Amino acid sequence: MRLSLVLLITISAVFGGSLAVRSVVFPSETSNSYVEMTPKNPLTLKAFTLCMRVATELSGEREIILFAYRTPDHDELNVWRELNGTLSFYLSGRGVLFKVPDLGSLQNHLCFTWDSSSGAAALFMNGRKSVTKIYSKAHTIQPGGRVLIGQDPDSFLGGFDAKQSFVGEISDVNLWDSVLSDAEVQNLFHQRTTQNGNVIDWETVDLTPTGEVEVINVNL
Ligand SMILES: [Ca+2]
Repeated sequence: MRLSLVLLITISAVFGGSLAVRSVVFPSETSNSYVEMTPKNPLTLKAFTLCMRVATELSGEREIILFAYRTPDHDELNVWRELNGTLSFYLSGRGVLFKVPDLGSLQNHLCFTWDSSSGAAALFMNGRKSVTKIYSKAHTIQPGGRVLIGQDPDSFLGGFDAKQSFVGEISDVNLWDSVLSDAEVQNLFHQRTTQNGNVIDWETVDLTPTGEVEVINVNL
């Protein structure tokens, strides 16, 4: 066997296992299935970048919750696909909306960014940046809540509505307490970096599934 082939086989054997990542599958619409994530740092945020990979066959006039961070009194950071396909996020109050191509059964890489000092809010879809909106200037996201994917809690971990639930596959959920550069977001989309969130790190975050949901391993 040629040396190069031996090397290739060795490299595959050594690194093959380390490229497995977790992915969360919600097979059907329910009002009781979710995954709770336990962030490594409190969500006291004056800026953020929140990224994820999403595939769903839900379409048409259907709200879809993509990420929910709620304290006892407020939805602090909730990300939605709205009834008309618009993507949005809400910081304890009205939301900011982005007209982008609809989600679908082929995976999309999404990153939402916001900075309280300017109020600049944007969405990246597969590395391409949306128009920048000005939203919730001087606001601070508050700590002490819980992070869910799969359901929108209308009360502190209750009040779920099947018609807002997530159905499909979601992975690579990372949250930073800063706005990443355009180039960093593009590197995340292309998987040219192993950079993970400093508030939620998808590689290490505790995932606690409840109900009809599977946490699977995917080889990249
Ligand atoms: Ca709701």
